Amino acid sequence: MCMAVQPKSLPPGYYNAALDLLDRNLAEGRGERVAVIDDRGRTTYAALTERANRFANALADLGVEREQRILVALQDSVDFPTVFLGAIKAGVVPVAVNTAQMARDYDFMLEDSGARALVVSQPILETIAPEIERHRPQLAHVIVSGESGGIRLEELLAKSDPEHEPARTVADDIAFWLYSSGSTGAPKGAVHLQCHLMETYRLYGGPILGIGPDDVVFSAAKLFFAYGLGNAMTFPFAVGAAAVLMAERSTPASCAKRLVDHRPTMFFGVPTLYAAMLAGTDLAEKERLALRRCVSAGEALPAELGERWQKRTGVPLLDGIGSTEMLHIFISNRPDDFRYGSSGKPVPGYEARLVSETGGEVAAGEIGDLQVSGPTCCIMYWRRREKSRDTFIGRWTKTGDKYRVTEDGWWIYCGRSDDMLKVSGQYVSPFEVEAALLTHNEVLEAAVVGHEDADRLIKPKAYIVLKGGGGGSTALADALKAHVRSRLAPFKYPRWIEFVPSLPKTATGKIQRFKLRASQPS
Ligand code: 3UK
Repeated sequence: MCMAVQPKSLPPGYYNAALDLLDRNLAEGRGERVAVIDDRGRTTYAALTERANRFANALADLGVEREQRILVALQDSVDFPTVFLGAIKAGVVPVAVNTAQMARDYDFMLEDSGARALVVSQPILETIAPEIERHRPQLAHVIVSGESGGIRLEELLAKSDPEHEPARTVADDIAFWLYSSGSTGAPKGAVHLQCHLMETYRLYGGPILGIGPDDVVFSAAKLFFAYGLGNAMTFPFAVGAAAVLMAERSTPASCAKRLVDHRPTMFFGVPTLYAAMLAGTDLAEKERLALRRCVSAGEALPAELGERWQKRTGVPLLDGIGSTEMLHIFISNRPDDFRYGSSGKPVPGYEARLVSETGGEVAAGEIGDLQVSGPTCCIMYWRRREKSRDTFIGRWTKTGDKYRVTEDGWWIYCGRSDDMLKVSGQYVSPFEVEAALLTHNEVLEAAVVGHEDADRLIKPKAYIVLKGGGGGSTALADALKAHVRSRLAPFKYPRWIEFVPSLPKTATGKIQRFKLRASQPS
């Protein structure tokens, strides 16, 4: 006998995002439609809602209470929305974190969030395991998605009740956090509210992308990124569409395979991936693809890359800029109105403005610091009052990006205002790479800046002063690259090493990275 789980709702005045993304699909007759296609198979909205309910009940059974945090270090599979939305249903706050991090990053996030539970994919547990004990007793439970480890997620779900009474949360209650990387290395917890997820659909996913119930989405950007969370959870679940989820790393081969195996209609990637797919041989001919929308975000899309993708696939590549703080894209190109080399125009519902160094508005056509305003902005950085006050100015949020606007209203990206780099769509702090280089016993000083590769995409380049003075060999350069790769997430290593006799510095001894950037041939 099949006992379908009952869709729940809350009395007027209350709001819980998980009801909007799960139960509403049941109430509106989409319970038997496929919500998720992952490496293990397909899950309908009815089955996913039941799993989320079971997880919500399991949290209560474990004594995890409303407003407490759980750290979610999950690879993409049906377990991600199960845990993320199950927690939100219970009013527990999921903190989704990058699964390609080093042990000390998880250590920081466990400490900073004060998580009561950790939900982790088995392959990630190995990295986190040495950090766990020092967070007890605050960290009370370790739940593992996989075959072994702490408490098994699947067992926990099996023994928990499938019906759940949602927490009586309101639209302005804290719902989830995402971490954003800072230039000094310490990540900042961006605190988001219950209403923010659906607002990104209402403003961007619906009107700009035009997602509908028959779409199949595939996001190379993982669910733990704000970009991936919108692409592969919020937008499809808002309309009862299907999301293809893949645990393995997004490579040209793994992504190209999903494009033919599951024939997604919408594909979301970062410029580095689009460039690699065009350069390689994995991407199928356009006749074998079902794509109708392709989106690029995370870093600027070089114009010729967008043009080449459209020529190859027949589908425009829509560049848009978003941030963890704003949750999703707020300046974007549109399917019927786009220009390569531009991020597009402000998404209706958001406002953007350019501010000069002195705080005033810039003259027409001039470059300024981008500020944005809109209903999806996080309310603060957790435990970072000074940084919050610097970034969130009334209803405006500083993005840290330089932009200019053309006479006919197109917004053109002009680089970051700080020293941070965006590499493959992810933040890289030059300080962090320099610190890793300095742990090598032949390195005296190091400075890291962004440098364009053959596709005009930014990758880290290191300038090195050796202890022995003088130049270094190619073998030493390779050894330094390997040294960084063994210490940091792999995308952060310097692709080029230049040995120099000294680094340009200010009177107070600060490295002048802008001088190194300017010294490069463009
Ligand atoms: C840069 C871009 C030029 C820019 C994100 C889509 O990337 C996302 O969030 P993050 O917090 O980084 C934000 C910063 O990344 N950036 C993002 N997109 C573009 N620069 N052109 C672009 N199209 O410096 C921005 O301040 O990691 C992207 C949706 C949600 C997101 N969180």
